[in-house]
Amino acid sequence: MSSTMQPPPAAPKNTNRLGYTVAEYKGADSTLCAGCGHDAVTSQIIKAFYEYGVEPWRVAKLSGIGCSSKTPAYFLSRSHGFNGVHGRMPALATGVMLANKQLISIGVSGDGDTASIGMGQFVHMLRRNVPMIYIIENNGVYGLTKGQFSATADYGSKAKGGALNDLPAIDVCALAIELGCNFVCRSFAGDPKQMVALLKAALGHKGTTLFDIVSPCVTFNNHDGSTKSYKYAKDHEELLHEISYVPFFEQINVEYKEGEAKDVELHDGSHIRLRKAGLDYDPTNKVQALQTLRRCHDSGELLTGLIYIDGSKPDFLTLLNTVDEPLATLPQERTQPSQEDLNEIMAELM
Ligand SMILES: Cc1ncc(C[n+]2csc(CCOP(=O)(O)OP(=O)(O)O)c2C)c(N)n1
Ligand code: SF4
Ligand SMILES: [Mg+2]
Repeated sequence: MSSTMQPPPAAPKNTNRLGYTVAEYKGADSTLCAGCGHDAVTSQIIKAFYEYGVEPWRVAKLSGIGCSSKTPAYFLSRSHGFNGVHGRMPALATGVMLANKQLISIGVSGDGDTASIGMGQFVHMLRRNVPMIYIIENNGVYGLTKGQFSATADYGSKAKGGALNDLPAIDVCALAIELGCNFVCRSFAGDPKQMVALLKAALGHKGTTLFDIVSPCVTFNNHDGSTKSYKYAKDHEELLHEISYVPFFEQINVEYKEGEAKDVELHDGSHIRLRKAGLDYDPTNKVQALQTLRRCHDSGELLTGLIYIDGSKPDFLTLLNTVDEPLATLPQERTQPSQEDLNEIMAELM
């Protein structure tokens, strides 16, 4: 008999590397308006988690309130889920990850949920670098409450009834970079390929991923004069690069000429490959990222792609040096100080 090692059996056809079918990554049927950008995002989340090979039971899905915050019901029905109060998802995510760092958190929020009522929580989650994928389905309006302008609506954009927005927009990507978020990207609900590549890269990242996705509200904000409509986003997209993703379980062959593409290694050993698409852009350069965002904003362009990455910044759990095991599984001896330790503390306080 030969002593040569046999390769592991191949996963059955139409399954991912864990042997799961795509059906195991789906959720309930959507109740959103037909054509809503949020449903396009849902489809790409399902595809990315399936293709990457994430165990559904390791995922925590989190959200606040809004049409966008309903999204987690429509994917990964075998995962943990918590639909919280309006704008309070960052606190939930922080608690979830502190309690069990073995989970993968994905939060879906809206521009209202994040940049209005949730702003206070959002900025502190970014500062802390809580490990999670934070998606903003950004349509420039409060869709659920019938289309009022949100804080990300561009100055001068027009509401369905004709009113002009006379307040400046908050750019959530620029804000995230400023506050130390170390993976910041933007895409558009009409660009599935880019969305999937960025989502898979986010799965390999350790820290907060801020993923701003322009996701048109077809009922209240998809007309001429809106800067968050399908047509506007298609006509004004400024693509930073063609992005492709090589997972950690595939062999890496870097085949590009110097100056044509950039390869970025992620924490899990996977790679993202950025091929130049017009702009000479380095996503590890913070100043260039902020300048490019500003320039595109001022010229009415929608900048998409991997805008900023910094692999050196520690995430919140690493900073706190938390234990690897979920807190709920720790025996009492490891969570309660001994009588001697308590006596010592009491003596110090006397
Ligand atoms: C504490 C609280 N304040 C206000 C509301 C009303 N409200 C529900 S959803 C929403 C805004 C939703 O907008 P966004 O987050 O952009 O989600 P979208 O519906 O556009 O996807 C508001 C103001 C609420 N539910 N709770
Ligand atoms: S109201 Fe707008 S955001 Fe809400 S489901 Fe309908 S299209 Fe989507
Ligand atoms: Mg909205």
